[in-house]
Amino acid sequence: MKAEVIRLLREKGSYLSGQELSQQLHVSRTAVWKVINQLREEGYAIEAVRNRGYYLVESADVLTEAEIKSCMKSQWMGREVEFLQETDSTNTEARRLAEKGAKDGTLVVAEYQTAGKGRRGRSWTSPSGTGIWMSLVLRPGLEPACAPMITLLTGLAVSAGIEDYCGLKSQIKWPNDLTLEGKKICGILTEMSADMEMIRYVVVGIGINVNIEAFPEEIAYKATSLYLESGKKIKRSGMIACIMKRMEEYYERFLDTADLSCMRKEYEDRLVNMGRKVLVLAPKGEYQGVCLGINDDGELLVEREDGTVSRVMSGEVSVRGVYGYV
Ligand code: BT5
Repeated sequence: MKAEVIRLLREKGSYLSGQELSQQLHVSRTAVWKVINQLREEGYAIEAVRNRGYYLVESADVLTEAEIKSCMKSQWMGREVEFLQETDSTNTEARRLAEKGAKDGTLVVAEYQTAGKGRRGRSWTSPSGTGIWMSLVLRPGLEPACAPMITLLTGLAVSAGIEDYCGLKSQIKWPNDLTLEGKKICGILTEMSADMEMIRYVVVGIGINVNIEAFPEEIAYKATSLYLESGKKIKRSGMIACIMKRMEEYYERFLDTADLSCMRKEYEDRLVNMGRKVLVLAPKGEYQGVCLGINDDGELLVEREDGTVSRVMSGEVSVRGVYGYV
């Protein structure tokens, strides 16, 4: 009911009487009043004026399960939400839920991660109250080889969702980063449980630096936030909803063909590596080349100095700019 109260107040945009609320929700006015008080305790600024009702002042960046649900616009992606004030890692929590049978599209969001994970054992800085730290449980019913493509379509969906919400045009650094002005604003971590033929589930973790004002020294040179780049504080719940809408769209398109053919052009439009010199750090040694884009399977195409084109698979290599991070 909390989510409904928030949604109704937001839709009204002006005063909504306690009586109207109680009629629409089929509950007593006392029950409405209790919910309003709970919401205030959670940080919402709700004005109450006698004979007029309640007015939601839309500014606080509150993150709760009800707040997230009240913003959601997707049909099914992110409609089941687990919100935690604190967890080790939303990816780990999503795996726990997936093992217990969580539905396709279940979303785990945390305000703070004590052990946020990057790839290959690296850690992800996840301060409280300023970022979006979330993970989705997906059950695509495809072969394990398809899993890396989910990282790519997620990058595209997050970049598009951020743009829909606040107009900032981030770029994709293949395979799993989003950048603004050459610095990282988002990282994606895809983990999978599969048997030989079939994916059991995929957990895709998304970390977005939203309102972070400063970074630890070790990463300050390559990390930035939406706030630092735009000068504006952003409401995270609305952004999560826009990302889920895009995620649903791109994921459904991906399932139709089991490849990225129908979003390749859009991907390349946002690809920061496109046409640039890249350094490929592969297990068998490193080489340089020019990035030509991706193929339908999401491999990076790199033209080497002798004119041959290498297909780089994510997972086994890192790709960097020759002169720096991008
Ligand atoms: C990633 O790894 O970029 C994947 C990050 C995924 C984080 C999300 S948050 C929700 C979910 N739950 C989790 O536990 N994880 C996911 P990688 O490409 O390995 O990059 C990690 C490197 O990025 C670190 O070694 C640092 O150098 C840098 N880094 C750490 N925290 C950062 C931050 N907040 N912003 C930018 N860079 C960061």
